[in-house]
Amino acid sequence: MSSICTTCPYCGVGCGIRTDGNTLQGDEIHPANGGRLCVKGSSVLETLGDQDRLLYPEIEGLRASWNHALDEVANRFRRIVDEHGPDAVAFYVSGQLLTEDYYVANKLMKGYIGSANIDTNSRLCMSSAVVAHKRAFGEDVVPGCYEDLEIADLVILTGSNTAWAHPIVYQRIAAAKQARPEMKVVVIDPRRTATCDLADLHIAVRPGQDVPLFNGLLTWLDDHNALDGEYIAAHTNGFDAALSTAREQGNDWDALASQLGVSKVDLTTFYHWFATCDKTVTVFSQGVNQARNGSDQGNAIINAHLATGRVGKPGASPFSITGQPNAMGGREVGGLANQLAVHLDIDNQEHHAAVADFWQTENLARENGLTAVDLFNAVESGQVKAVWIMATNPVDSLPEADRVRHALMACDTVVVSDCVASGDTLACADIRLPALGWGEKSGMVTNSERCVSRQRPFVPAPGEAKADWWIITEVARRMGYADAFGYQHEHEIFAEYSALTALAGRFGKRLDLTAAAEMSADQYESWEPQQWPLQADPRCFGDGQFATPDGRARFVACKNPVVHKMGDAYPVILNSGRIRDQWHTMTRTGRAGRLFAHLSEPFTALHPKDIERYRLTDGGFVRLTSKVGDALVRVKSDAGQRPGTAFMPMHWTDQFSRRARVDALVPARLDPHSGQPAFKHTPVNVSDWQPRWHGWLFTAATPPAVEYWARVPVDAFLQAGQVQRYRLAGDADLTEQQLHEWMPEAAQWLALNDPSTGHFRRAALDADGKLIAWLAIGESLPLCDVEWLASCFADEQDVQPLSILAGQPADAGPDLGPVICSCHQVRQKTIEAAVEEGADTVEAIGQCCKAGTNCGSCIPELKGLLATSAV
Ligand SMILES: Nc1nc2c(c(=O)[nH]1)N[C@H]1C(S)=C(S)[C@@H](COP(=O)(O)OP(=O)(O)OC[C@H]3O[C@@H](n4cnc5c(=O)[nH]c(N)nc54)[C@H](O)[C@@H]3O)O[C@H]1N2
Ligand SMILES: Nc1nc2c(c(=O)[nH]1)N[C@H]1C(S)=C(S)[C@@H](COP(=O)(O)OP(=O)(O)OC[C@H]3O[C@@H](n4cnc5c(=O)[nH]c(N)nc54)[C@H](O)[C@@H]3O)O[C@H]1N2
Ligand code: SF4
Ligand SMILES: [Mo]
Repeated sequence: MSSICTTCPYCGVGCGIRTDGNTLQGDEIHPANGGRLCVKGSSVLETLGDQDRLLYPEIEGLRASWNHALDEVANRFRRIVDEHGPDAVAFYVSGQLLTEDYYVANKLMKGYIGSANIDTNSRLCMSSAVVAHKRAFGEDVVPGCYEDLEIADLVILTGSNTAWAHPIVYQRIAAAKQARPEMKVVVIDPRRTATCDLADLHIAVRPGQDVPLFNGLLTWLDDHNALDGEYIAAHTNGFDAALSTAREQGNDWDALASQLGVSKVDLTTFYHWFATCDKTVTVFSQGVNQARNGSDQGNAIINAHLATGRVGKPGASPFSITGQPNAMGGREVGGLANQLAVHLDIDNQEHHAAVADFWQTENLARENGLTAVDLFNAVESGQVKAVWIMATNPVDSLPEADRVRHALMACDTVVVSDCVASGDTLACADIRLPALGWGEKSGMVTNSERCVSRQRPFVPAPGEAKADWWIITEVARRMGYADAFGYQHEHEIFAEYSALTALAGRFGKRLDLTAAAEMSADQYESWEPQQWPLQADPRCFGDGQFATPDGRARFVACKNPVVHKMGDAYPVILNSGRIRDQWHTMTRTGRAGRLFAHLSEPFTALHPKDIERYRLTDGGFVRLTSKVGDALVRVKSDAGQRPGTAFMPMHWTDQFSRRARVDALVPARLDPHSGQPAFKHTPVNVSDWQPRWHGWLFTAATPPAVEYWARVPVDAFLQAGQVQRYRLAGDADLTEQQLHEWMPEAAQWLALNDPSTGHFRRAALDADGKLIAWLAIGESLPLCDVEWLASCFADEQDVQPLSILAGQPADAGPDLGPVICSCHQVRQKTIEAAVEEGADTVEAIGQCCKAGTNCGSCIPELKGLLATSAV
């Protein structure tokens, strides 16, 4: 196959990929990455394949034809709308849909069914930034572009673990700083993250204190004559009110520093740098958005930029970076329940009339719909009787996730469109629809800097999977809207959407894709990445003209948050977010064993002092409880945590561990303006759990019902399915009979029992002597070489009974520690040896052992190892 250009399915950096289906490289001419890829992007081919894919439509668990399944969805939605009105149905969609999918989903719900009950997982992600943009600029527009990060003199990264969540953006900043060491980087984050590695200054602010921090900045700028008075007078409104609100906390920098939990020197250094660097970019992400006052936190940042005239200028902008590959595209087409389409508003009569006219519909929704958390509350109360979930996993990613699960279980009709066959949300579905996944589907995505790129197919559809836009339009036709949904090809949808953006222009908005409205199918095929507004400056608002009625930007007066006193019952603040090598609920990254090498089990990171204080053990287990739920994961000591806080990844689901869904713990506390949940600040209690036994189990079968298990896929396939490596732990006594039941049927057995030490080992072999399952249980974790064992499943090698029972090769080499560089599979001890032999820079380590020389994602860890060995 000749190679094609497409866009990475993961984060909102939106890197270009070139692939022939067997190999893959970064696309050198894509403006986002210029040829670079991070570890997730470069391993994406390993996550493809038919294994565990949803291949056919299913109704109530039984295979159905497409015709039957589509009729069933359309009939159920039609009936409920007819009996209970349009607001009794809802769609819950995702920033992982393509623009074409998103556009037709929104057009169907808002335009024809006549309800605005369509919301998206972007509610959990970007909705506070959307509010901040709309309040300040009059439109949800990110003013800057990636190049700004390279030409800035000061880059502030707040609430963003860029090194792990937006690795190529991070690498671009790192390269710019290397070329211009005088460039400064400030990281604002309560914990010391891999991103801090690049920082000249880390402000380890107390959680939730970003408004006082940025209000303090506004006051400082005023006190130090660092405001751009001309810009404020000519291009903005509301400055005086914002400043006087900011001044309410006074200008005693000692007092503010202690309130924020940082040193006064660090605080004033940050303020001084901001005051003196005209070229400043402030990147903000979930640490800002996912808070009870996320919208105000965004506006407090934007206020500081407006006050210094630093918006949309080269190297000077606030910069909210998006998470998902098409989070931005979804915001454009109107995927949020309180947006119409193309940045227009539902409750604005003129906008409403214009869109109704364009779509030729009399049914266009007149009121904002339910936002994500409220939408699932309405499912729970029975007000919403049918919900169609596409490309998102709310049973894992919404707050109070157990309640969401129960609500879906009790709901009349739950339709789920997904690519995979098993998932926590899919388990609640009445109707499951198989969707094309990345590499199969075709359409457009928009990245963080408004760059619109193609995702192109290069592998055939598995089973009967279909494009999301096709599924939606087929249902629309069956609901009686054939005329409005007659598309034959995704390109027609994109052209219609592009034409619709003319209305945005008519109402003074910047969103503009009209140049693509007449595009032919061939031009669509050969589309090259372009930023909107198409054929215009890549930056917006640099001329001081904004999308508000009077053309002026607006300051927002941001009140400091009420500080809640921590109760004794839940004394620790639980933060949550991403780790380097996993993507969300792991439906894709969870298929590649290599991506577990970095962190293989669900964990909670705590400061060593808290580990001592709560009598936990590093590497042991911790039970977390909150007002709404509980979890059981491993303890990870991390001196970079603020004492009194903990961090838990959001990735583990019931598919990957027994009880490690962080959102089972998170209560639904929302920002009042955006409805975005405060995922980062959950009060919890932590307590030690000491299992009576520990174990390893390799099997392709489902895990046993024990107190703790966590799985990692072994990169080997058996006929029955992929072998999984389980780490087990439990409280209850085990009988031989139980152990037997955990193992599959086998032709031959190897066994070792030592009841005196509580140590049991079992290996199951097929008739040819090939290993099919392996188990070891002990009072402490049985010693074995799990990587070597994994290789025994893959290789055609003869199995040596003694080695197999021992779980390690007869000529076992030394333990080389955890994998640090996932690309080249280089382990910690190998790197430490290189350092001991004199490698004193990241480059030198790379020359010695290749670590860090491919995607560069592990460079922060390499620097960490260099730093510890220097000590
Ligand atoms: N590897 C990987 N990359 C991803 C994703 C993934 O799943 N895996 N998902 C993508 C998506 S959808 C998104 S939205 C982005 C998210 O990208 P990020 O927002 O960078 O990621 P998070 O880990 O959610 O949180 C960022 C940081 O906010 C900090 N934080 C917590 N509370 C506060 C606070 O009160 N103030 C401040 N200033 N900071 C705070 C956290 O400690 C954390 O380090 O990542 C995208 N990229
Ligand atoms: N505690 C806590 N919770 C969080 C966050 C946090 O930081 N902390 N972050 C929040 C954020 S920012 C986000 S974005 C969400 C993400 O959370 P989710 O959106 O729930 O997570 P994903 O795993 O990305 O779910 C995507 C689903 O769509 C499927 N899929 C992939 N591609 C396609 C496709 O093309 N079509 C269809 N039909 N299906 C597809 C996948 O198999 C998967 O089941 O989580 C939010 N929840
Ligand atoms: S930075 Fe994001 S878009 Fe780029 S390769 Fe990595 S995951 Fe993909
Ligand atoms: Mo996100």
